[in-house]
Amino acid sequence: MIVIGPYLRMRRGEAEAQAGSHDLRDFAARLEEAEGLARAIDLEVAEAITAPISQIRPATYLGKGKVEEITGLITGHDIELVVMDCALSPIQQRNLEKAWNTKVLDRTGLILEIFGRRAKTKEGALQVELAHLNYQRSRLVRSWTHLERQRGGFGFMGGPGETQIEADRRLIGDRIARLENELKKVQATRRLHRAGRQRVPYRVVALVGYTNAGKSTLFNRLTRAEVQAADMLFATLDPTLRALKLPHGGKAMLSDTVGFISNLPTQLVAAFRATLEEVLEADIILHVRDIAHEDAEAQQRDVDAVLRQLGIDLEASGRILEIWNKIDRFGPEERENLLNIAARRPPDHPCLLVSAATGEGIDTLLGAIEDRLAAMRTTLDLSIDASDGAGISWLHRNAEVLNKELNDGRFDMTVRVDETKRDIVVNRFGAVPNLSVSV
Ligand SMILES: Nc1nc2c(ncn2[C@@H]2O[C@H](COP(=O)(O)OP(=O)(O)OP(=O)(O)O)[C@@H](O)[C@H]2O)c(=O)[nH]1
Ligand SMILES: [Mg+2]
Repeated sequence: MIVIGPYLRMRRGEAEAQAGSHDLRDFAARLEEAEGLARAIDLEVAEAITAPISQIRPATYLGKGKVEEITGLITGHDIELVVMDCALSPIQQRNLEKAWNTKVLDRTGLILEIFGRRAKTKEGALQVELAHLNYQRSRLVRSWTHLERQRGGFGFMGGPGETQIEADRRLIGDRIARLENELKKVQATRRLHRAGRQRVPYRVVALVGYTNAGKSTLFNRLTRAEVQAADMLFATLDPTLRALKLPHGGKAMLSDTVGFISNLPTQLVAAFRATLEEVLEADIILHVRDIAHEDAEAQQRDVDAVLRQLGIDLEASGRILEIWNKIDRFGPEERENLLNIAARRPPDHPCLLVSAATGEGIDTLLGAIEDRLAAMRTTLDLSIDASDGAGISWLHRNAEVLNKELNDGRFDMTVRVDETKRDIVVNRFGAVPNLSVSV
């Protein structure tokens, strides 16, 4: 197969207007990432070329000359698949397939393909299929409205009989409804498990980051687990959860998640919302960055964009901790430089330098997680009548009970609660801050 990077050349001025978008990346780096995506599903890349274009052609995306040039590349070689690293309209895809006599896949199609192969759990597989169908449906709908407009009709007025596209759309719609139902059942079961876990008020720390940033390597390093870590895009798809031991005996749950990528199809972000629940509810989000990657900045913007799409407030003080991973790749001078940059960060947006591979910086990271979790919770003393069953059970459900002693028909308790629940405990039980217990 061959990979083609049909990237838009930008004129002066446009580049600035587009600052922050994917398109500012180096063409070579973008092509390399696309190759990585193809290799992630064991496709053999015979050739990868960039095809800079100055405008997108509605019929074939590429200009006529480029299409012919690539025909030349294909004939004589045994090429069955061409990956176009862009978003193709169904018409462009069909025209290119005809011109080249091969199958043509665009970036979204390729990513969906990878996710389809990686999904191991039932939930993962259902989500990917759902995303796939939504992708197909959106394309059908688009071309369908286009046809309707040409005929001058309106979909909702009935129109001239049922077209093939309408029939297809209904079939897809039925399948989507069935999948959504099945998915709901699977998710309900998982929520039950979660609720069970939440009775023990563990704090959750979630790893997020660009694909291949080193999340799974860090996960293994922190929990001594052995989840797959590989130099491969989207090695992790299904979320994994393990206990994380903190330096002073405390515990939290650490969750490893699917990596993000630039131009992640929106259908997939939506589909994985449920899988990313752990992230949404995490007390701390560790944003793992491959700081040695040439596109580290662009990757950060992409990850932030996905987090925002998931509804996470990036400004929320202290919730997100940036992890600058792979510092082992730097020489002493560059490290010094990085350390200086890190030292100048505002306290509510800190970053920590680590190497998940060598273990450097891991103790500091664990300490930082522990401090942060402690700061987010507060320890209170209170006294409650031993006959107040409802009050006692509320406390057990909503707080960590650190100590409980029966004195003269009353329980003296030391509890730890989230800052958000502090006022309730103070008002309802007359609790006062405990000054002796730390962490
Ligand atoms: N040099 C170096 N390589 C690292 C480090 N951390 C991870 N890697 C390598 O980076 C590659 C990707 O690591 P993973 O842990 O699989 O990355 P990930 O973020 O889980 O990737 P996905 O699951 O695909 O999103 C592997 O080849 C790791 O060995 C590090 O600190 N230093
Ligand atoms: Mg991983």
